[in-house]
Amino acid sequence: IIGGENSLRGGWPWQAAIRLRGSPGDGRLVCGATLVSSCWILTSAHCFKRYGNSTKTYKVRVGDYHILVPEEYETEYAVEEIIPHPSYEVHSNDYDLALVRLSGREGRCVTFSRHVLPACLPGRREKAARTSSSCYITGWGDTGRAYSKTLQQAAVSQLHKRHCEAHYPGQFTARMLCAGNTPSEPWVDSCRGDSGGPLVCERTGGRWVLYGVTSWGYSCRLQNSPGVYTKVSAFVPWIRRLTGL
Ligand code: 4AZ
Repeated sequence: IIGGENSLRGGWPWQAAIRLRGSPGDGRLVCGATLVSSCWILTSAHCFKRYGNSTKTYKVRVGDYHILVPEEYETEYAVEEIIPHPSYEVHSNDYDLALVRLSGREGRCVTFSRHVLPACLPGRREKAARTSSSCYITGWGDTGRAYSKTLQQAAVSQLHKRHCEAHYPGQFTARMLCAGNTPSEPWVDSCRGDSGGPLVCERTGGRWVLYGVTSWGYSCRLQNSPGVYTKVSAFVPWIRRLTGL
């Protein structure tokens, strides 16, 4: 996250991290992800481009804040299943979404706690309010100098799709959301390592809804170069069909 700040411990209890498992590179951060139920996380399909779709390659950590400090709520899970969206296009990043099932028994994997809780899925046509100031992106990705050791957060605004259509001609599709990098906060953006992580907005009653999954952008440091997020509301039927949520 560029232009963010340290989050509170447990402040984003649905934040998960996909890490490499076994040598070489054991524990290395691959991507962010979001817990949507006890056994399922959502992430970007492009997260599996580099190391492949084998479940053995990865482990998933939840409840984490400082990646090097063992903490009370952090737990790791093996991966049982990786389901990239069947329409995912490597070259265009269209349909950049994947479901990952964690290991567990009888539909119980992650144990929820004060620091580990799922985010809500949006309604099928529910839109993140464009003016809502309570939308955040989070992750351990590049801060502009290095990857972060502590979970970073940054407030972002959803931008009109015209903004991304103008910036990324022919590349911004109906499966994407445009966010961040507002003129008033030109340096706020997601970056390498944040991919797959959440863009959440607070709704009435303290409900935090997952609207976006960090997907792509030209650069994380160019002023007015918006970030592109996978539009979760477009995939709710697919998610519900596969997870039974
Ligand atoms: C990346 O390389 C990446 N600002 C992720 C998000 C954005 C740019 C790059 C969006 O994973």
